[in-house]
Amino acid sequence: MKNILLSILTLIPGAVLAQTNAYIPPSQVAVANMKDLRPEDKPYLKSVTLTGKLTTTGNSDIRQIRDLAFQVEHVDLSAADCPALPDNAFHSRRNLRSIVLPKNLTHIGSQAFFGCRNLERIVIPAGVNHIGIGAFNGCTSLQEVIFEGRLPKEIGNFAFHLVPDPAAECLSDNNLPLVTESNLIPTPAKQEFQTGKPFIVSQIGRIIAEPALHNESAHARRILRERSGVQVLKGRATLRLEIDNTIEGEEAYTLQVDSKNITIKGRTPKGVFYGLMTLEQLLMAHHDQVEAQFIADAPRTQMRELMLDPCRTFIPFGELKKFVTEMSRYKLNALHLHLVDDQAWRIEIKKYPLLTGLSSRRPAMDDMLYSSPGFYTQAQMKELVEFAAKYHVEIIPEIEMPGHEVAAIHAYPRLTPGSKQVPIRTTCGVSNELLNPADEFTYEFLFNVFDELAQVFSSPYVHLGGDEAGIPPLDCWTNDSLCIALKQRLGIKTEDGSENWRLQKYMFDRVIAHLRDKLGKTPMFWYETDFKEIQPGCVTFAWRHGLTNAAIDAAIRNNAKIMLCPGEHCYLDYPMAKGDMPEVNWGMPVTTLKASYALDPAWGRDANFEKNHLFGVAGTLWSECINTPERIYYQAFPRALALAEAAWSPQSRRDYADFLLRLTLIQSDMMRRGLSVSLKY
Ligand code: TNX
Repeated sequence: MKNILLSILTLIPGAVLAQTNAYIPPSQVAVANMKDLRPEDKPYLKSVTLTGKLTTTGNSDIRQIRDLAFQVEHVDLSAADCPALPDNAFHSRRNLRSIVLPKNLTHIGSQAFFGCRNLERIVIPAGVNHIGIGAFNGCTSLQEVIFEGRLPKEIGNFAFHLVPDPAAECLSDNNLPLVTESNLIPTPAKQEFQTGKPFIVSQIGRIIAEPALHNESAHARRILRERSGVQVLKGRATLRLEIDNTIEGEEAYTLQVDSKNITIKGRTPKGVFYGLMTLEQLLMAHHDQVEAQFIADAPRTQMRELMLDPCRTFIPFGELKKFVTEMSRYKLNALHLHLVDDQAWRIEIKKYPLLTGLSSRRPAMDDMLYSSPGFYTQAQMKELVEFAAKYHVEIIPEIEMPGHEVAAIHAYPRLTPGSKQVPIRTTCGVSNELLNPADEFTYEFLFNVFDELAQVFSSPYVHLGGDEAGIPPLDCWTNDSLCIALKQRLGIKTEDGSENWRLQKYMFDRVIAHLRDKLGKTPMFWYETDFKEIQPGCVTFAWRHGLTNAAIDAAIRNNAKIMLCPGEHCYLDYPMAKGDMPEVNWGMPVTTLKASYALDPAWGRDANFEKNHLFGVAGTLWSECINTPERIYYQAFPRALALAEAAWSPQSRRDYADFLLRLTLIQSDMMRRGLSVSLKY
């Protein structure tokens, strides 16, 4: 009887509604402005008609359609008053299928429809006189572009570059003019142009490489095909790839070009690979010839990393691979994955299935009230590690402790003092729920997690987080009875209120011992001033604005290494200019391209510091506000290029004005390959 009743109810939707009294958000609306809608309805909209005078800066109507009405497929602005669509207006709205532009429109900003891959048709109103750079770049489904009036006076480069193409322009007869002598980023330690005829690429007949360079030889063939259109090797010239033990430095290489040979030598396959990345950039300038020259190059710092945050916004697996290939072009050698945070746990742990079972779906992020589900399996991460190795990029996993762990605590409440039940965090900021250092369950959990990850990630480094553990820091340990008892047992008693920091040291020491002694890993963590004793040999990350000197002093004092990622230079999640994306954020400062470039990895310290303590440079891409993979590139580039040069090139070879000249070609190349870069510099 119950079954029959149920099936009748499901046949009459109204009846079900009446039964459950559920509110169904509208999928179609017509209003004057976005502010006329309920915030919780915005994520469900499929079709939006706006008829008012539209706002275009800050938390504007346009930004709200883009970032809040995430699923929107149809936008009708025909009755709206909006003379200018701002830059990035509908950036990477993958779901957008149709849009009717405002009648009074005159200006379409740069990258306004970047990557709207489902947009099929666009009618450009008669009054439009400007279409910005890359406005419709990557709109791969765009079949029809109708101009109601005359062609606009200004149409920016790549405005209608629909399909990504690595080589199109390189292979056309009009090579881009070189605006500077060299177009290499990062600029090499030494580059000498020589007299004599250039090497003609189409005449290449052989690639000679020893078996140890099998992978590099495959990259060489790809580069020749993509950059110079060489399909068959049939000429007399030679590309030689050689291992040469006389070259100093694991990542160093030389590149010699004359009319008959290009010879790339490295002490290791990695060095040879970097020589090839340099060759690829040389071929961007002239696809068919390389000027006679000699390059001898080696990095200034050992670790040149970017950090991605798939927690706040999940990053589909395939995107990680793509990002690795992009990093490797600029000789960046480590991708740091921030795998857990308050908002989600994103890595499969076989022993603790509830981590991904309950905590891998971030329900909302600040005003963006839609979920971001997803996690990586261990099999995927192994695949990534192997893939990245072919590009000489190392994958460094990060598991935070004791803070930024709400997602884990949500799944396993015993991890926090009092076994408190906590929901997944849905806003940015700092949480007060921490792991419990006084319960053995916490150590069992962490050791099991790290043991599993050691089977997946071959990198000798593991990042332990350690940042922002509550406001005030570590306070959830103050009144917990287990924590109080442990402090007593350990004899921790201070006058200066540092008891909890000492407890943190106890916790870190135990985890570090496990990582080092059992797993052979070197721990890394984010520097916090009050955490005074860094374990010798560890790597601490200087990230907080204005605290780099303190972090460096602490690293020197404790005989540790230091990674530089100070917010002033390296936080690529911050806007690159005022008003640039992300227009709405938690109050981020601006990090200009010039500021990123100005990073001195030695931070004004002496040669001893550089030799013995400086580990490298990292750029971070926290994803509270980065809601599509395309926007990762927009935030990262071109600032990551500035950091790549800061980390690689000798200080004496660096010059911002020259960097900007070299950037023009590389940036065009990125746009041609369908990537988004910020142009606000
Ligand atoms: C601070 S940087 C954090 C992150 C945020 C970031 C936003 C660091 C070690 N912690 O949790 O995502 O600011 O810029």
